[in-house]
Amino acid sequence: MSHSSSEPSTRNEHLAQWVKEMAALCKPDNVVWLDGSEEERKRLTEQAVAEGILLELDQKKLPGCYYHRSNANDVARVEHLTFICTPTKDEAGPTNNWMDPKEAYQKLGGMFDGAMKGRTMYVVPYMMGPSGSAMTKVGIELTDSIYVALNMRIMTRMGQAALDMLGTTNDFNRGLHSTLDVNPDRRFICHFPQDNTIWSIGSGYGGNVLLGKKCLALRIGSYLGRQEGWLAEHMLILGVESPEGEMTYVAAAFPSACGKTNFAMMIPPKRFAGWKIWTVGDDIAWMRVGADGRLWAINPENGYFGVAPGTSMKSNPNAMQTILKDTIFTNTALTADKGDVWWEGKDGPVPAELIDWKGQPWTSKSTEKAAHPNSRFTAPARNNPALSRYVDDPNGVPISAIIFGGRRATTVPLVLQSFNWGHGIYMGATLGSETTAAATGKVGVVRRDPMAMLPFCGYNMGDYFQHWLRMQHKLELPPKIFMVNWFRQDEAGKFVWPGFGENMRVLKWIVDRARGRTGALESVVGWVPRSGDLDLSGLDISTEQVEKATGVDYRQWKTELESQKEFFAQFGERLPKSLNLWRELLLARLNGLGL
Ligand code: OXD
Ligand code: MN
Repeated sequence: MSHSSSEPSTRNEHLAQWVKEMAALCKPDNVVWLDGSEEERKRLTEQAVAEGILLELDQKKLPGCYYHRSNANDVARVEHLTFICTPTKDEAGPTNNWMDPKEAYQKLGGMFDGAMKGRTMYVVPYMMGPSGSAMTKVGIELTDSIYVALNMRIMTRMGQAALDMLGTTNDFNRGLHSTLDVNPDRRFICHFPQDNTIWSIGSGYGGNVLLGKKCLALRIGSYLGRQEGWLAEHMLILGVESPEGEMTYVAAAFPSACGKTNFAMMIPPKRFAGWKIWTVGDDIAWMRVGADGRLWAINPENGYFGVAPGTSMKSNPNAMQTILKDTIFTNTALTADKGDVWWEGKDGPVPAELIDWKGQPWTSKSTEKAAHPNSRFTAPARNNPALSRYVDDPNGVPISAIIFGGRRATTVPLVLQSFNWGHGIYMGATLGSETTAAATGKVGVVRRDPMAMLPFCGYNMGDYFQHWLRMQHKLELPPKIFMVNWFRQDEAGKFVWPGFGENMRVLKWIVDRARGRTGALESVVGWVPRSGDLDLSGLDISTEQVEKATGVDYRQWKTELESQKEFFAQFGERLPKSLNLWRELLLARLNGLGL
């Protein structure tokens, strides 16, 4: 099999045996174990450049930055090709695609057989979570993609430290990945929660192949979380520091491409001089109940896989700073001199000429987008000027508020606080959002995306809701739960709320509510700020616009609550009764108004 093979840097028999078996199946020419060193990064990068997988950008302007173009048929997560392979279909639930594990191993095993002939198999050991944390999990990804290896190096704590943490135990996630021939007909992302195993084939796109992220940290993670009594969530984590130095941590779930990265790195507007937002994470939170009865969160990741289009000095100055070095750009446009990248919404004038994400010449008169709408940057967290000093803390940070947010043109007001924990879970469970380019499929239709976890829950979502409800019994000091919507529109289709840094005004109210020091008005569907509660000073926005953004339209809510019935029905007996009772109660209260 092997022309050359670096020595396994492990004495772990379970790991050595598994790598041997997978290599026998995939038949690579070489097996290379990665140690995470700087020398290794240089070597792999040089090789990737020599092979045309990465293009070196202008190293004076963007040191350590490279550009990658994926296959045009492979630019987003493929939810229809993503499977949860539990022994029964019921365990995967109605919102997941299911495949029988035996069938999946056989089907994908056939494709993996010889898939790495003529290629190198990289053994990528990584940790999800800070070193030394009881919450941290070890994964090993075997991949034939040097691009994946280099991205995993940014996104996770990768290398020898992971092997050291693993020691001689058998407690690691087994991830196998091959790009095969990047053919959508032979593309599958299969999860085997009972085996702590992921097999991904036929794709080279981030969310499908950086197995630590969506596959381990969310799908397998949520399954492990239920078994072990913690939560794996599609949430950013941020710290709000007041001018007096008071720190409040917030976790927020938004569906893909709804601005989680922007929110996590927000710079407060002038009116909030002295306030500071610190980023703990921008996409994933693992949360457990601490000995003090509070909910504590870690970010299992070590980098950002952010959406490039729309990222600018206006929307996210900290991200613009973060991606100035050591970053891999994927499917953005390239400047004509091939030294820099560009995307729709970037600062400055639109260049007259570019090379588009497919490698074709592009001019400012072109009607096509220059960058793919789901083009990305992969950047190390350490580059973020607003990085929290607690990202590596094994205990994580204590969460005071949880936010659920969607992209909704109507109905959902700027901010709404739940009456209690159960109502908050109901709010999360019925979260709706208009679809974006982060997944293949139609963009702009409202779909229910409970807790923003619809594509990421690794087991029956009815059981997932129950798990959330049960957490209350262990939480002496549960976080307060909120719902937000930055995306409400007026009749002309214009956003009524300015968003971005101005979201600080909403966040401030949330922090004050979580700390029990400001009032609110009880609406039928939740607590809302009283007129004057939101600090709007210095904001150029009409009273009418504010009302449009914050108003609760009971007629729209009636339609909303009615439409949730069908969504709930699919879970049958697995749906916790209290959730549908919340729906019925709110609907009855609305009907009582005689609408
Ligand atoms: C992501 C996503 O890439 O949610 O974070 O799609
Ligand atoms: Mn995400």
